[in-house]
Amino acid sequence: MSHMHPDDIRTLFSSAMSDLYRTEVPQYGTLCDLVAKVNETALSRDAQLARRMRRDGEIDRLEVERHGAIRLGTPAELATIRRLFALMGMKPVGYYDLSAAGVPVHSTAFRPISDSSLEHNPFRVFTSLLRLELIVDPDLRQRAQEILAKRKIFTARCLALLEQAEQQGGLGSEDAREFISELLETFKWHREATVDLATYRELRAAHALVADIVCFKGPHINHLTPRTLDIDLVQEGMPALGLRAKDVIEGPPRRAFPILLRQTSFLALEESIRFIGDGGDGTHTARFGEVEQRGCALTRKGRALYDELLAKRRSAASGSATPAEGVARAFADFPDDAKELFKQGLAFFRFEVNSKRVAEQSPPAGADLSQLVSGEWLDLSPITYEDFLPVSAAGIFRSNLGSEVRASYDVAGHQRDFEDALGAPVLDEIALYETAQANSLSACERQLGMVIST
Ligand code: OOG
Ligand code: NI
Repeated sequence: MSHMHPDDIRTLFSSAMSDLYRTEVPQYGTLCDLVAKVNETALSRDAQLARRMRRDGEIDRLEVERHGAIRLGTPAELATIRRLFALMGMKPVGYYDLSAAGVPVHSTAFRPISDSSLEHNPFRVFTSLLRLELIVDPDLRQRAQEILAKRKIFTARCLALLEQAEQQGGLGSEDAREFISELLETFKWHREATVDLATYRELRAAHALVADIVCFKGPHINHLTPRTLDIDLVQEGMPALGLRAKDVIEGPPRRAFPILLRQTSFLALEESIRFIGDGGDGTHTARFGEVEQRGCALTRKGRALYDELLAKRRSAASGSATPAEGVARAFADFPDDAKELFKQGLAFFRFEVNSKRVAEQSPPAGADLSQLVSGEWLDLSPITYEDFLPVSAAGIFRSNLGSEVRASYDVAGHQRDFEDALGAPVLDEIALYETAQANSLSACERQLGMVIST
């Protein structure tokens, strides 16, 4: 029996999750409809963008492109999630320490890593693990641990199919469908808490996120994010549709040449919850909606400059009328066109042979990469940023946890602890972009029949 390709299982998963969230949170459907309209507008307004996206196979993926987020309670849950997501070609990429932003978790993003898998369907899941050690009160910490130790977040059938897939090297199409429907159970919303109201309140007082992770039967999907080509238009369009958008768009300002990631969200719903015991009716906010615009991936040097300018944003903001102006002012020093970003080694690009130029005049023998680019024998196409930004993530977490904001925890991140829990190292996202860029250069070398030195 032949196995279903992991890319196809991932597509089943992402569309099943999207259908689930549409029924659970109707506002998500409203947002997706708005994003589809805005994307149409953006493509019809910018013929060059439309052409590039069609050529790079990005148009098709745009319609289905989503990311989701889940928050796990124990190392064992994280290790099993890694094995489950591996069946769909999703690997842990990057380490995000949120403790500096006052959020008691650390995280990774499970996502496909090869060019062809990303093109097929780039579904990603931002996955956080609770850091129990950040609960200060030892008694409360102990109780949280005991509550989490008792829960089973995966169905027995889901785990059986996982074992089977690992032994046989994959799943046939019928089993794959059953696997997705079993896996969906893990991410569904449950109105019934696993604790009484008093316990919920104590955990909530420690941190709203602790309550969200510890008090429920499983790691409900807390948002699903479509990708837009114009996030400012989406932000403007939200209020008229009854979506309460957060005030500021996270990430870099609007630019001619988009970089990294800009994100905004609408506020979490207040949901009624049934707690254990008498008088157990209450509410909890967890689930929200988010939208993002993705731009070009940055090199380590580019990312360092981004982080530096972001840190300067506050001082720049002091003389500005709005936070958006503050960000725009801070980023005035960041080059805003492809050639300059390439020249300064700030961003990652895919190289493409400009056949027309080559037909007119062959490139000089021995020309290096920068000569070929400046002479326009090679065109630059941005490599899309496929990951997340910790400062933005912290802003998204915060805007959706209610009004309580706490200061940073006094502890650094612990990537080793995270990887021990995961049962594997996380991949370095920069190395993945370097590989994508190098692969495109090799393709150009083959096409031009020459070695290109860098
Ligand atoms: C995850 C927040 C981070 C993003 O897009 O940066 C995130 C969460 O709230 O669990 O999804
Ligand atoms: Ni998100």
